[in-house]
Amino acid sequence: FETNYDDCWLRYERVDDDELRTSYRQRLSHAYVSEGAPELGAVRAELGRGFEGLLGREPHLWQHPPRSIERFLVIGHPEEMRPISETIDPDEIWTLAEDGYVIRTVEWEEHECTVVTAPSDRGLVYGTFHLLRLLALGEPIDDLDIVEEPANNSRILNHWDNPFRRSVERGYAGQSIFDWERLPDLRERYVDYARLLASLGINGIVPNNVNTGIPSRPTANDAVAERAGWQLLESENLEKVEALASVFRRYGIRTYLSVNYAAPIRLGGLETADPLDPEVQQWWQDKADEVYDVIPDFGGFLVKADSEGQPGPYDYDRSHAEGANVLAEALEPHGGRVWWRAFVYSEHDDRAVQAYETFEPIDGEFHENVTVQIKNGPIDFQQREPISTLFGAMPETDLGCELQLTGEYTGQGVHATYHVPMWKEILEFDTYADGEGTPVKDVLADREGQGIAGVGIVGEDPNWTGNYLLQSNLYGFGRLCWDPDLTAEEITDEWVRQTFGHDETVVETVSDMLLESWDACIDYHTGGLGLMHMMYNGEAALENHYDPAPEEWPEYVGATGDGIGVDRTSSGSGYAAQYRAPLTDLYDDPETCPEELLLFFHHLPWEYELPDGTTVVQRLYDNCFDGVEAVRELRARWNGLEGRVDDRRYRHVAERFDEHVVQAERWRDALCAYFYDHSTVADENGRVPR
Ligand code: GCW
Repeated sequence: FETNYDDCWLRYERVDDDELRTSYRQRLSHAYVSEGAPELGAVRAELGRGFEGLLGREPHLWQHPPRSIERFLVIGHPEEMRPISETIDPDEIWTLAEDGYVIRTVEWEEHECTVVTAPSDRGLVYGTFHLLRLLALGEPIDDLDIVEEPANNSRILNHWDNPFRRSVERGYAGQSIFDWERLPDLRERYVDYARLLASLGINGIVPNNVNTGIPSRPTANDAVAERAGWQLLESENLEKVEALASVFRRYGIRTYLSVNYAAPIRLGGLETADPLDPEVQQWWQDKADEVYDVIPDFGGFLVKADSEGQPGPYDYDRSHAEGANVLAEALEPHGGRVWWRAFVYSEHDDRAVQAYETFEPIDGEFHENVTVQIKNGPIDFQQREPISTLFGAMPETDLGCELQLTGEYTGQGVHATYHVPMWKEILEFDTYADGEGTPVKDVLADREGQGIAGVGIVGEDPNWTGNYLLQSNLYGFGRLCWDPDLTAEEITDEWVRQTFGHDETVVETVSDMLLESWDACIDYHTGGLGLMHMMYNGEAALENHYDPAPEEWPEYVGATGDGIGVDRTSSGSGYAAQYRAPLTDLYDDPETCPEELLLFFHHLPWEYELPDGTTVVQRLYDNCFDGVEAVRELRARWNGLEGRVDDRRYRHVAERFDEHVVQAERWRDALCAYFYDHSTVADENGRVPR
């Protein structure tokens, strides 16, 4: 029996304002929830749990609208809640996006009803969680009129979890929650994870790593090939996948799988995986048919091909479009989709230019049910990157944006780095794809095959995310996928209140801490002028990418005796030239290039003067020191909450902050020493040893 893990933002603590609680009880204690779909079972269960916590009692569930009761709650499709639904124009519901919903206070005969209605079962789940959130946030519900539709059609989590071995690549919260040895036996934890995701509107999950374990060329990782993700497509494992899918399905979440491009060889015994080979095409079709026999609402395949040793169409001299389309054709009759990653690079002078060079020329060649999934930036989830040029370059292709929840480069679950401000910057960035005013969020939104994918963050740790505060990254990711117009402040306030309650000192302190944490992280990890990728690349997966090692990656940093940074202008590696016109000019000129990306685009003299008269090298020193100061400040603010946050959570986070400070200092010292070694310019304030 597993109850030894945290409820996260679904704590449902008692509403302590008497007036509010009374009003909630009056309106919601009696409920009529229509029956039928499995999702409605999830709705009832959640109402029971939520009201018991928030209001101190489970709702009284009726089989019919209770005529003797003055005020009650109604949840169901319009036709299942007649005659009450006649108070709402049915067209309004049926024209909503499939996952949309309405929450409205209506008068029916002499009753006042709180109605949650939607065109789909999934919408009812989302509407119910929204209602519960209102209560947890202490919002009035006397006169509700909420109409919600998700901006992004697909809102998917990608787990980099290695099946059977239960390790999580770049995971910092313990082993994988998915126990493939025991499946199809289910764990309560799957249900609770599904609840967390559904409360945010996440509608897809890929439970296995994109590294599926059969390298196309021999690599140091060969051992990985043995029991790994590629095996989930084996007939005897599909039953396990279906068991997992059956849990997520109740919460409106479709299950996908990462698949290996060489599956026809490894699983099918064919000689080749050439996408133009008829036998290969047939194999994928048969496999897709089999998968859908077992998992009728299967979402589709996620593929990492020709990337970091994974096999792909390049093994057969075929393009990525040819590679993706064979899978797409197999999934198409079943309504499935291929999510094809654009994360490709190899030996190249500047890796940043490669994804665009590979994918832009084949825009328009992908089947309709292929989505090209692009990491937010051209390198790899660095602390801050410019936007991937592909978002403005593939109008004929469905695009997905891949964000990283787990903190591979932002402190790996030790540092409390909140990613929402970064994601806001990404989603609001104007690509000029369709003239001025085409931010990434609009490029992605409102197109059926598009959406946002996030690299997951949870593991078996009781607090799910390693550092308790990082639950906020899962929360914020889901909320932004649903509505990228929400501000970072709004999302943060929601998370803190649901997680820590309504003590205003706590709400304000934790919110400010989270909102400021990303800036600090950039400063001590990079110096804040657009440098990146200065981490240690150890052998053991767990130590990788955590410690500073700027010397290890000279081509990413561009430090020489006379300057620092990488020339990615139109006359350099050409990355800047891949943007739409005004951006190219902006980045090409060091005078107009935003300071925070200056050294990403330019190699500049150490003593190049910034607009305020400070030199580049001095600014790097200053930012590194400011970053550490900021982390100390975060720690001090957290420590000020002792006694206001329960002891267990207080101490856990406080310990993490002690380590966070130590690590930030190590980064600062390593970077400053490196800058000094190459520049031999002393820190004006004498802080950097000479
Ligand atoms: O840079 C890398 C990460 C790998 C990851 C890869 C990817 C899943 O360090 O761990 O592999 O990105 O996104 O495919």
